[in-house]
Amino acid sequence: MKAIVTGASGMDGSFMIEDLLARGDKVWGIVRRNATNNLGNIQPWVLENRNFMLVEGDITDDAFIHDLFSTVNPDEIYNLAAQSHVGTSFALPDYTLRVTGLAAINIMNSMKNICPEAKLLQASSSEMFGNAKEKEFPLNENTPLRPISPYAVAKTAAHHMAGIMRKRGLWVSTSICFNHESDRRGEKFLTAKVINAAARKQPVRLGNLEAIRDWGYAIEYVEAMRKILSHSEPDDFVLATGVGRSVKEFVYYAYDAMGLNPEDYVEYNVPEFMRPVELNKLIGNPMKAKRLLGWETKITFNTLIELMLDTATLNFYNK
Ligand code: NAP
Ligand code: G4F
Repeated sequence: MKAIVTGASGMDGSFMIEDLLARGDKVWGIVRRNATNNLGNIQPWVLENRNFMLVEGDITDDAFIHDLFSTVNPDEIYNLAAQSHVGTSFALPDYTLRVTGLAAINIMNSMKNICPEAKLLQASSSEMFGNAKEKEFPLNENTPLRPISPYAVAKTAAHHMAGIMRKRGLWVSTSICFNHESDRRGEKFLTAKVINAAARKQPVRLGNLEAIRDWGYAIEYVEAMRKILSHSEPDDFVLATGVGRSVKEFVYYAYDAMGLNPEDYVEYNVPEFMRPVELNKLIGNPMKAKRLLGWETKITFNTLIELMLDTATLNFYNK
């Protein structure tokens, strides 16, 4: 099998590449040109694997995508690249729409024109649901999409286009992922920011503590994305734990686990970290993935925080 993974330096992309190489695939990982040669989460052993091809490119560049698809003629494409930070998307709406929305749509069109037999996984997001009605929880594949951030608008456009392409006979699936985290999470996201501060026994400045998220472990979500492309037909799948916890619970559990009183360390409602529009609650219903893919999460909220704390503590004290 020949697979292309966009967003190779990101959290999910790096895990995906490792999984695909373990399966024996030939993998093309796309990274953006970077003046400092920063390959993000791509592990050194991956770079040495003869089945791994590191390709410099940008998903907003149609000529690049066209040449790549023509040269590789992939069996599978995992579109995991995105401007993925919701808060940042309010400051960079145009850029976010181009990378997270339009580029994904162009990737689907290029697949249609160049390699129509390939299968494509589009990383959709629970952020697309916006502030759902109370009676709609837990959110599933049929819950209406009411995006309230530029990031969500971009993801929703790409998600709808995935559905259109499927109707046109292409093998395009989506993973509607709820929040998933790991020690490879970018440090601007809530979990990594809090974990890094707690592990160093340092204070942290945050925005809104009241929002509820459904947090899972990234490695399990990447496993599900692969299962989605191995399923008998293309479809949309919610990937979630089904359990919602507040930002405050996450923060307090992390500081408590380090033997620290969170009240002494956490400043909140800091304007800089408040969203112009907040998505108050996200809890997913992963039953379809369980029924059709045999997938369910095992790592709980507490274990996730402990895993992240262990690695952050080790990294900090080994420096
Ligand atoms: P991430 O760590 O932010 O990784 C995003 C990747 O996209 C990075 O490798 C980034 O490269 C790359 N990228 C950004 N703009 C690009 C461009 N113009 N051309 C090529 N590459 C570009 O995201 P993640 O957490 O792994 O998430 C993977 C996907 O799932 C994303 O599409 C995200 O929106 C979606 N998703 C994630 C979650 C979650 O909780 N993690 C939930 C729902 C959906 P640089 O390293 O150069 O920045
Ligand atoms: O970690 P976050 O930035 O994740 P958010 O906004 O839920 O988005 C993540 O999950 C989405 C799926 O639901 C993905 F599509 C998206 O790509 C990304 O991976 O924020 C989590 C919550 C928010 O309610 C935010 O307002 O934490 C709150 N928060 C409070 N203080 C903060 C902070 N978030 C960040 N990043 N930084 C803070 O200081």
